[in-house]
Amino acid sequence: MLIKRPSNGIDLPFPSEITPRAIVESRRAFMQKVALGAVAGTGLMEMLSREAFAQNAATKLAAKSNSAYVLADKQTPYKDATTYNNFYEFGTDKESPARYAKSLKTRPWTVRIEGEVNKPMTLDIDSLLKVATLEERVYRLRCVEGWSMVIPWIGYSFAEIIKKVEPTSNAKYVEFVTLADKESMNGLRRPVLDWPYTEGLRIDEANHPLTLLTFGMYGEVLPNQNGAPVRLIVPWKYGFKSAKSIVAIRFVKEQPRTSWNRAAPSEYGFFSNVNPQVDHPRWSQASERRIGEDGFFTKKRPTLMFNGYEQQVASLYRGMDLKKFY
Ligand SMILES: Nc1nc2c(c(=O)[nH]1)N[C@H]1C(S)=C(S)[C@@H](COP(=O)(O)O)O[C@H]1N2
Ligand SMILES: [Mo]
Repeated sequence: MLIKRPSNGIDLPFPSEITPRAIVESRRAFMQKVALGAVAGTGLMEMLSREAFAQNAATKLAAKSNSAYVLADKQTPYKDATTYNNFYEFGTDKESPARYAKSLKTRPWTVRIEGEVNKPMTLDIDSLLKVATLEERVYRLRCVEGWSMVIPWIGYSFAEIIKKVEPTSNAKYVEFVTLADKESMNGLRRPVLDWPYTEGLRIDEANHPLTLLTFGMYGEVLPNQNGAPVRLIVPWKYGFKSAKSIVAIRFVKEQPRTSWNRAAPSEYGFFSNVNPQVDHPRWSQASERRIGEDGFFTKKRPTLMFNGYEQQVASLYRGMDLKKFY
């Protein structure tokens, strides 16, 4: 995306680089156990891998695959999907979110749903998880930078939330507001974007069954770097519309400003539908590289209209000039 590095950019020490005391102490206790040979018959390597597992174990998230939304493309390896990320609140390098997002506290977590609705509500993450049945859907995510991934996401259609809160007739758009916490997000120290990161959809886009309120991926809860504990996935739009770590959802009358539109209005429009015929001022959008599969010298893949979801979503934009409304 647009990266403006401060000319005097200094790398600040981030709190997440300091190992929490609890971990240091559990490590010390573990090494004592190893020294004492406390776990009889267990090899050192096995003990080490068990400990590594105990510290990194992701929480499983059960969901039934919805075959109507399973893309046939090969899935992106978990390793790539969780180490090559855009999450500017944790830095602008692709590797930074995986390194620094450990500091994000995803519980307790609440999401306020407010604005033009008959039933405004604040839901904690566990209640939000129970609003509808969780489904697994394999979607392609296409970043405006020219790469894509294929990921088995877990969530339910955002339409379920719309049904629950009953928007009034004034609700024409939905704004998504994400966390901006200076304590845990080292990236906020740089004015790369106008924090908090916000995004928006027209109400019919938000209500489209493809729009997924997402809690997990690859059978587990979302890793922090992928937007835990709850994010949006809007698969026919460029990746930046899929806001991570959402704290508020506002139903509004007017088209909301968005962080990327504020930062560079001529480069990032409100709609940002994937469109191989409308280039970004600095990049062609006609083709893409699949992360984890395509090397630097591999011929790029053609990008598909609406990222391959044309049949499902083209009707939302009938009669609109997509060059003008980019
Ligand atoms: N809060 C927040 N959400 C965000 C971003 C961000 O910087 N902050 N980056 C966006 C961009 S540009 C992309 S391509 C996707 C990347 O999602 P992934 O890392 O899970 O692949 O998240 C989007 N959501
Ligand atoms: Mo992106």
